[in-house]
Amino acid sequence: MSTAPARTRRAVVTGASSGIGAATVRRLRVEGWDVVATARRADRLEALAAETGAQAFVADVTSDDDVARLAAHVAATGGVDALVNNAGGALGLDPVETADLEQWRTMYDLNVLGTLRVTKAFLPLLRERGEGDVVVVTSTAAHGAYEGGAGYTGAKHAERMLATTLRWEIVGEPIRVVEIAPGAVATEEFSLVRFDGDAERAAAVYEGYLPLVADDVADAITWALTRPPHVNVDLLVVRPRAQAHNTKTARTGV
Ligand code: 8X3
Repeated sequence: MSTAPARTRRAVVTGASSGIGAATVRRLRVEGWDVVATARRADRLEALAAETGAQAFVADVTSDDDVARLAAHVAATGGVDALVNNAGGALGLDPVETADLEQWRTMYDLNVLGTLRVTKAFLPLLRERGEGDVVVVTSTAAHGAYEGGAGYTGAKHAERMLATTLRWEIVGEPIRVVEIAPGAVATEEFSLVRFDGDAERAAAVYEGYLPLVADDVADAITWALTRPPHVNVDLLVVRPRAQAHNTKTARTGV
């Protein structure tokens, strides 16, 4: 009896130019996936593509036109089995009373509306495939509150609700909706961007304990994507061992 060879699966990863996104591209390529890596920064994407053999596609998830171009490109070049919504980020750590409305607007645009825009564009393509996955990389900030965090935790809670509600809405279809919620991950940019380039303040976030690295989260994403198709990992919270909550970290020195 001959069996047809398994088709190579293809993923689209947003926010792929650094951190968790880039690590996910690397992991999936190692596991034999075809990957379309997308982000705004062409130079970084090109370097990642040259390193991994992924395809680079420059797009901004906050742009309707860019996301439409991305979806059309993916449709025309082989379709997609898994969408990894990773693009996102935090800006500032200001109390509500002094919060910067522009920063909040940007966080909502990127984390919430960006994920919504890309997910809407790709659901029809995943359906065409017969089976597919939508991964949403939220954060432990989607599952709790902390002082100064309302802009980011609010955006991440909304992103989580998008994932949870979508799972309810399309149950019965062969599409899995997976939420991965990382705690503290020391990437080159997350805290640097949050603190507007203040390297000392960014480094202090990860001092005195072993934080996660981007590949730890990429590993979790890849694991969820490679479960048998009837298994849906609804939610995977991944924290450093030393972190019990966003505001409770054992900084005992390492
Ligand atoms: C990153 C985790 O603690 O900075 O998404 O909100 S935290």
